[in-house]
Amino acid sequence: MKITDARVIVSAPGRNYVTLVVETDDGLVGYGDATLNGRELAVASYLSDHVVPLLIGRDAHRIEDTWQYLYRGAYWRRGPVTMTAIAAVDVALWDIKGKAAGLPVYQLLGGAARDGVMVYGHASGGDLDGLDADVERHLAQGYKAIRVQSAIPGLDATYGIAGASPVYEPASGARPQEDRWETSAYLDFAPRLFEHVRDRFGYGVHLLHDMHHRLSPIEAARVGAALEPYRPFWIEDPTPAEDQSAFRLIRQHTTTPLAVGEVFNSIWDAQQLITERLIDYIRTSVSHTGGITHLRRVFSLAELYGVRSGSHGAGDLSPVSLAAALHVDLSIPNFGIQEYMGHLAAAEEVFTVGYSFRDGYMHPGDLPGIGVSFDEEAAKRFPYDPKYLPVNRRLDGSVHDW
Ligand code: GCO
Ligand code: MG
Repeated sequence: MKITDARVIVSAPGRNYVTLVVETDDGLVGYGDATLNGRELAVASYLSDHVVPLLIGRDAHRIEDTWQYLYRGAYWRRGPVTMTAIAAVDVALWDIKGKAAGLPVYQLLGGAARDGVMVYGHASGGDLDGLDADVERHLAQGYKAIRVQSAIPGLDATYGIAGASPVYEPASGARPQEDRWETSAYLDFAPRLFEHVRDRFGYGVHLLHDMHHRLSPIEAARVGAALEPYRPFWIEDPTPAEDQSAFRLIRQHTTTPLAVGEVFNSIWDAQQLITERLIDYIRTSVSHTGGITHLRRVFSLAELYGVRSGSHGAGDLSPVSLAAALHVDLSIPNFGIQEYMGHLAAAEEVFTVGYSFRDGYMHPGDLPGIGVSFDEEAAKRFPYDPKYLPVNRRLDGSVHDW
């Protein structure tokens, strides 16, 4: 089965998505997500200019060979742009293989290892009362796990707060918005937030929390220890994790579970964290970590060391990515949890999905392939709309991790 055509569509149904469409001489069409928030056109060009011409004429069934060809064969390897481009090709080829076999992709990955995939939703508020209302909304929808974030008193803007939008979206403006941050305002507030939510809702729901790479190792150790009585499911990205050995220090001070990996692109980014058991959940995503082929390799390494999966699933990963993640989640032995933020209504005009949510669990559905279709004509109604993630500065003006 030969690849006859491939093309990249950049559209903004609610937010920007980069979608790869691959066609074969058997008349099958596969879809991949190549969205990299704030750097969409770099991946689109990498694909259109450098990858698509190499795909034409290749055997669509040879997924592993194509992966190796694009990774090792390019000499220049790793990095978010390259690995997102490879991921889009990989997912499109798994989609095609599933359609050729007449099976959902999870069946090709070994079949269902569980009945459903536990997901966590995002609750947030401009203050703790606002957060309560959002936690209640999630509980009413059946969520068993909820991420809790609140605006931090003393700071003008805080990551992770949805505001009026039904889906949290940090990207805005044709130039990056500048946020202000001071860790001292956060350190005492995080335990207060957890105490408040546990007092109000008890211990029958899993609570998660994202620190978004903002603390130093010793600050993260202190907050992790202070949160222990409130039993968080995890704290996410406490420190910028390119410094993997920093997690040794955090680990020495707290038993609060640690989750890391949404900005990772390969197994090498997580090697030390996994093999030294410095984290509990690895959060790499299918679309930023080289697709299903490479993500499964990351999770298999993690399985050896008792580390579970917890894939990134923010709204800037398209429905194609979320579906691909659900197929992996359903089939691996060491699944932990899946992030699920959902997508804005406009995305439903472009993507038709086969996955479903019920009582806090998701299922990828049983359509052949990934189970998401993409309407190219509808996508044309939503032209690319340049938007950037914020840049973060401390109160003294120096640049801080966002
Ligand atoms: C999460 C994330 C996101 C990121 C976003 C960046 O845990 O879901 O931290 O909300 O900020 O994906 O593009
Ligand atoms: Mg995060």
